[in-house]
Amino acid sequence: MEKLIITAAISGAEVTKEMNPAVPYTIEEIVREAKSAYDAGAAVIHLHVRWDDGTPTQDKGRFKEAIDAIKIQCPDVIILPSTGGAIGMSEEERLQPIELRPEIASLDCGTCNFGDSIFVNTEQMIQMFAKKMKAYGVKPELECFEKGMVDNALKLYKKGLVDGPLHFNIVLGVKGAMSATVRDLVFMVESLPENVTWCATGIGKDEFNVAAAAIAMGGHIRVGFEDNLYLEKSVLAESNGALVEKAVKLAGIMNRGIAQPDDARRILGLK
Ligand code: KMH
Ligand code: ZN
Repeated sequence: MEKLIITAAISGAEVTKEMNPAVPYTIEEIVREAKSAYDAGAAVIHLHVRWDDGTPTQDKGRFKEAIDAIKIQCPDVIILPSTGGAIGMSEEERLQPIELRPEIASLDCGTCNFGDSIFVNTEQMIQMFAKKMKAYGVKPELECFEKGMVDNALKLYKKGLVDGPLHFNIVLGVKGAMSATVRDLVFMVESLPENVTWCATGIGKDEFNVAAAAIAMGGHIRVGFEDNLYLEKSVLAESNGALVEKAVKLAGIMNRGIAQPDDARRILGLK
């Protein structure tokens, strides 16, 4: 089996310091969390940024500041900015980090309920996002919260709007979308074509159940504050590094080696 790529979703857009005081807002805090995850074994940092007061933003300048600062501490880490941003942001705002030409960025492949909100990604938007990523040479991580989104992603491929090898992130357990069960993970993975790579993300208390199933199935995993704030029941994680450390332990028990950033570049087909 390939080495395991661990992505750390260190910041997110919806979690706050009230929920866990270690959630990063400032550039300094973002670097602290990225470094803790990288030192623990994360090859990829999935990045959202905030203003210092915690307000989510997709501002290009703020992303550049965060990426440059992370690169000083974690020179070879892969940074995967969000184009999902926060609920309600415009398409133009969400797309700004693409202009920084990151190696890879998220591309959300459909609309779904998101708690009491709606995360809007119409077909026209998805195509527009894919075209912009292609124009800037950015590999999309195809984020799928349910099966229809896999079909949408494959349509993009058929239309030539995304190039192979495809890489998916199967996100399970968002309130209102597909559940974080092994049955649903297996269904999603069986819906993917041959010769793709995939990562699995479990939201909330299911983060490590989904991770364990994905490790066993040969996929890759995502952990981090965006998805889950707890190390175990009622115990807040003190850093993203603590969550990555737990994932590394799990992989060790399951005899799966950990990918360094350059292993991850090879596995994902990044130049
Ligand atoms: N913040 C969520 C509404 C992504 O990064 O592409 C969407 C999200 C997905 O986090
Ligand atoms: Zn995200």
